[in-house]
Amino acid sequence: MNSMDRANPLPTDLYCITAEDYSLGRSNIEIVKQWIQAGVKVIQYREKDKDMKLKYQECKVIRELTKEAGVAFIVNDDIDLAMMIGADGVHIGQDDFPLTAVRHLVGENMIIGISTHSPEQAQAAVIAGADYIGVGPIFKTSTKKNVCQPVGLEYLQYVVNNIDLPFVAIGGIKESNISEVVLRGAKCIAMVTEITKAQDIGKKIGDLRKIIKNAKEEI
Ligand code: TZP
Ligand code: MG
Repeated sequence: MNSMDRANPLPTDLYCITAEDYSLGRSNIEIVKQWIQAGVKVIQYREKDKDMKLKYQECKVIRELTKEAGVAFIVNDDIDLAMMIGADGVHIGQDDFPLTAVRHLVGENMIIGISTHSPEQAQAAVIAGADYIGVGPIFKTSTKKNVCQPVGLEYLQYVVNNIDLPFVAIGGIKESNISEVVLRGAKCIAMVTEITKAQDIGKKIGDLRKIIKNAKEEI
């Protein structure tokens, strides 16, 4: 195990996901450096349209940066890439290979997270042995192509009450609505554009963390 513990794959409040197209002209590497400097503990590499060689090169650099900083590094979609660069985890979707087959391939040490959008998918993730689930999209988002309709706070509430797995809430979460998500019981929040589009990433992360902390204290 590198920096991430399979038993505790989401030991933090913020889960940051790359999106170079929405990063105000800054590279993924630059953004990741700023996240690390701001104290982010879980980073996912997600790039849908880059070619594999470029993804490999970027992930190699990000792996080095995250390892040095003790930050968990998760690769979206590409199981082979995750294995090649020694990522801590891989994140798959409902249309990817079955989780049990992925586990067979990656071995016992790698974290596997899976996106879920319904109670049935959450239950199936538990049975298949997911280390954590993504819960969303909570709100409307245009960051993800072909995304399903928002599942709203209702599905989040279901997961909080019924699913005994770490989870990360995702989709359309902003500084303006994050407290609603935390007040419903989400401990770890994933955001793409709210953070990548921030001019001052350090300040944005600090502000988000304060809101999360305050909301947690209200519960
Ligand atoms: N999975 C579900 S919604 C989403 C992903 C990757 C995109 C979330 O992006 P944003 O910008 O935080 O709404
Ligand atoms: Mg996917």
